[in-house]
Amino acid sequence: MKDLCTNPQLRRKGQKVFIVNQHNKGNGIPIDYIGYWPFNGNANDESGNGYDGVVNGATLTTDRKSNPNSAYSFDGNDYISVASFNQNLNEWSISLWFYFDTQPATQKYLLDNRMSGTDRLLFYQQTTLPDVAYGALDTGVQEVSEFTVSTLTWYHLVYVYDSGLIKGYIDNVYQTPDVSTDIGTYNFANTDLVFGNNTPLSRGLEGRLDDIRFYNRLLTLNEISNLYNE
Ligand SMILES: [Ca+2]
Ligand SMILES: [Ca+2]
Repeated sequence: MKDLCTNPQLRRKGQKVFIVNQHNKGNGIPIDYIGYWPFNGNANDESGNGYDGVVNGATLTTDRKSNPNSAYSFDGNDYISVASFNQNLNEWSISLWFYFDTQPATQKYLLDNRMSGTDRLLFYQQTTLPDVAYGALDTGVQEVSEFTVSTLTWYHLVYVYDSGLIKGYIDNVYQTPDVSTDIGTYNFANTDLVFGNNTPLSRGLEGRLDDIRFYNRLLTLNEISNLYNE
């Protein structure tokens, strides 16, 4: 991975200033993507880093703009896995679109990296209230936003991780957390990344996912807005 700190245009360290769109691989893909799964006809990683997803039961469906075969649908026992996802990062961001078919009786997972290793990070659909939440179970942190999520509706979700703290945005609105606890250093080390399920617990999403993007840096508010309005 290219060291972004060596590029003063891309990052002025300590000031959180990023100029991304001037730097790409020549195909419009920013070089600071760790992984990019647009789910347009397949679960391949378009970042160039080779983290192709393996589809286990999920089926292609229409996306938020009614394009056919451009998102994945999960019916409760499906998942898409990315093997050997090894990243050691002090800051990262994830952007994705989700859609819930139902309000479930048990937590249903959007993203989980629990399959191997001890670090765990999970984003999931809440059961007791229509909401999404994240947890970093090694440190016992669970955090819930204040955003009411309806079923059968697409939402844009961004999580930004900055040196131990996670900030969440749904549809370009910052989610004031119920709990704001430093979860410490979080690494995706020797782990599989799983979309749409927590496979050990069989907590498979009943809904849809699309356009999952994983960055090795913080997204700016302007970038979050652009992703939401894209
Ligand atoms: Ca898509
Ligand atoms: Ca299935």
